[in-house]
Amino acid sequence: MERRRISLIGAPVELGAGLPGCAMGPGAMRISGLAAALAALGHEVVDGGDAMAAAVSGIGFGGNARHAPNIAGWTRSLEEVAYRTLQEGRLPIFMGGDHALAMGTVSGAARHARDIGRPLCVIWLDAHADFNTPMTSESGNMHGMPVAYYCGEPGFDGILGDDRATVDPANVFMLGIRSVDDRERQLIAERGVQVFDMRAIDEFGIAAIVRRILAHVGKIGAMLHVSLDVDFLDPAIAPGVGTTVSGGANLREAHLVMEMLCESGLTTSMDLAELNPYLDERGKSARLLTDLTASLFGRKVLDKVATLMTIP
Ligand code: HAR
Ligand code: MN
Ligand code: MN
Ligand code: MN
Repeated sequence: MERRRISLIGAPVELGAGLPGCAMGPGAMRISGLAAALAALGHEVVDGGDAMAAAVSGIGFGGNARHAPNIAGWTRSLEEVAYRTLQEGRLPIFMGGDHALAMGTVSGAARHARDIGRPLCVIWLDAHADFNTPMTSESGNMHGMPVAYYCGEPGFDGILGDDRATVDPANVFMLGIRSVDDRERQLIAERGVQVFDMRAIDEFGIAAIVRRILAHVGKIGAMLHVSLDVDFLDPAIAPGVGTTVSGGANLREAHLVMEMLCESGLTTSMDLAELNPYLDERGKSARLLTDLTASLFGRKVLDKVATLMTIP
């Protein structure tokens, strides 16, 4: 794969989740050797340190949204960091932090894409659809809301300006989904989000699905944001997350997605979200996230793999 200029950015957001601990995620990702793994693949890697939440007051949207001013502050600062990093021609990898971080990271990527006249597609790897709004959420946890936010759903007034860039729900591709709330289910159907749940992965195989998505992204000339929630993975291989749901992607399914993303060369920004090191087992989940990211950026067994056609 071509040499990328990568910026690692810590996003220690944790008040979007129901349990504390995600603020330790960037530290665990650094200890697991993410920067060195990417540099060993030939990329130029800069660790920009941790971002900080902007100070925000007077956020007062109604409904059920816990810690809204804090998440609004994170959204403002991460939107700006994502936008600026992409504008500098660099590829940001956000080390979370709970998934509320994507309210900012995806919005910033969408602003950059809008500036240069390209669409933005999102591949959302998650057990959850994260399409609640303050009006629909049962828990009030804002890590269950980022997709609704960056797709432009109402109910989040005043976080970014009214002219904020949003993503067309038809350009959001969810994989691995296996836990959706009732009102959320209704909303994703109405908005036309492309959801491939675990059943679809079991039935068609993850490769067939990813191949079609990437062909579409290439055809429309889109930028591509990849957002990886630890709970996309089966809890047996990735226990370090607050919201485990059984029946997730296995090790090979997850690597295959990354390897296909790598071959496509289409990824322009990425989140690693929801790692909770306090709940992890001896760094297992952090190490797996590093290995998966390395797969996305070019780590493979062989340069050239035999195909069925090479067998005489
Ligand atoms: N749908 C549930 C809620 O809104 C659970 C959301 C959990 N989200 C994450 N990130 N863990 O995907 O509360
Ligand atoms: Mn999520
Ligand atoms: Mn999740
Ligand atoms: Mn399976």
